Amino acid sequence: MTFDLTRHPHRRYNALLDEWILVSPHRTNRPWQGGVEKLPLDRRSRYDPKCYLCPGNTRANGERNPEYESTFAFINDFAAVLPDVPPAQTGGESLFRARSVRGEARVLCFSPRHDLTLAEMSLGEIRLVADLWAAQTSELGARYCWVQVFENRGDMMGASNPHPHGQIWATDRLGAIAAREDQQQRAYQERNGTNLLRDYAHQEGQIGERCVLENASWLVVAPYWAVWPFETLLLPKSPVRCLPDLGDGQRNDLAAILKGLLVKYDNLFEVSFPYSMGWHGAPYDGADNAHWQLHAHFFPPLLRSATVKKFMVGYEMLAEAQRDITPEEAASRLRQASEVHFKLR
Ligand code: H2U
Ligand code: ZN
Repeated sequence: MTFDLTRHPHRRYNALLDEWILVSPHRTNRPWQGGVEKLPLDRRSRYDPKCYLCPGNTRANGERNPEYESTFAFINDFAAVLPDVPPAQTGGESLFRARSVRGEARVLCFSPRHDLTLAEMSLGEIRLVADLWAAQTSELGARYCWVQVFENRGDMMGASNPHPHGQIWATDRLGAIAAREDQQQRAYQERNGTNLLRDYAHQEGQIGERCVLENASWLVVAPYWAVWPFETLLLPKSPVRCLPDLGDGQRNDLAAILKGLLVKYDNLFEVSFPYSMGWHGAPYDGADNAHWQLHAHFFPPLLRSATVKKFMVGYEMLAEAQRDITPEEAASRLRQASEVHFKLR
């Protein structure tokens, strides 16, 4: 019997995080007795008087949003991190260590329209979101070494409101995952003299089977080591360290590839596809950071229908992450999904 990645259980290495994931491709044809129902179309109005993100409305802290016409950023009224925390370390090197953290959290409204999602916005409007991400990152990067741009979309991912929005949290320490990516990219650069994610994008482009979308500046792949069923990684084709470094053409291409990917996601199960996405770029720590390459992760939880999600439980909480459908199969299904949104058909 010869080993076959499409049939035999195996573990794959995540080069970006230095961890392993269990893949069980033989299980994809096991019987399924759960629901596979389609969800009714989510019809929202362009403006919701009760939405705390709509233009002109009052938020939880009593402040009123301006009548914004494109994007709008404000300080999170329930921020998880705060700028005025006294620097402190407690517990030394003991089992009870703590370190103070300083930071800022903001909410980023992508559009004044309550009824849209990024997938349904125009290229020009998505481009303005890219500009907002870049401008916010550079402003916060002047004060904090780590700036995390992200979006939680959909109830399933805990988004508190369907109004198109994301968040940005900046901190004076790298988060644990960011630190591991930093470490892995640095080690790769030292060992090989080349950049981990640029080598990876180049090789995925040549192999092709995990590629989902591509344009002049960007490549979307279902990464070799993906954990979530339809997880993707968005990579620039040329060296880019962080969002503010993106040029005009790269930002327009970003809008196009984002739209393409998000429409495909929505079309997969004909639902506004839930996900958490976010950007990773070089830390603002004053170092040269040539080992860094900007990228975005998309982690969607759905597995086989608009309502059936993957749970990270049992073995995954205790040993390591596991998936059934291979990234190659997921990429193929995403390639086949239409780039015309199902609501427009
Ligand atoms: P999520 O949908 O990803 O939870 O983001 C919405 C954020 O908006 C959330 O972090 C904040 C919440 O703290 N928020 C405000 O800042 N003001 C409000 O009036 C309500 C919610
Ligand atoms: Zn709204």
